[in-house]
Amino acid sequence: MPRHIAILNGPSLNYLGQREPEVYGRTTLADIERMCRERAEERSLNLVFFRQTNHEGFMIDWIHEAREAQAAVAINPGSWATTSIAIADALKISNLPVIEVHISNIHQRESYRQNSFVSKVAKGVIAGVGFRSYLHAVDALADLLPLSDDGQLAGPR
Ligand code: DHK
Repeated sequence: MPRHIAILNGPSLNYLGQREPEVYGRTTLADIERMCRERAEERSLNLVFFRQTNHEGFMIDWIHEAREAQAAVAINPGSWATTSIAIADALKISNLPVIEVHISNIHQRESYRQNSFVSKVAKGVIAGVGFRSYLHAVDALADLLPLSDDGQLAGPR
């Protein structure tokens, strides 16, 4: 049985490739999804869903959906990192690892981007290596989700 992960994207990440390319690069979210799917397959992970929303309630529902699917989460919360206790609370319910992803290095940017509520509940944070932040997040989840001797997911944690 494959190991499950979900990748979630917050507001305005649908404009990756066009949005402030000097900060976020020219890679689109569709490109990132394709690369994440390839990497997940290479790492024996089942990418259950890859989604983006500009609506906080949808994001919370999807975090709950990931939990029900026993999927570990990689999330780029965008600006919700610093505004949404609701998203951090939803992530906290998960009994599987959460990796926070940022394309840019938020710690080199405006101070209002730096106090992430999501970081408080995430197992790890990957920021500043462009679209590759997502691929490192997939690798991190692959390393965190143990395989048992028969190649199966050992169980939730
Ligand atoms: C993306 C955003 O939309 C911003 O609000 C964050 C993050 C940074 C990123 O680097 O991926 O501050």
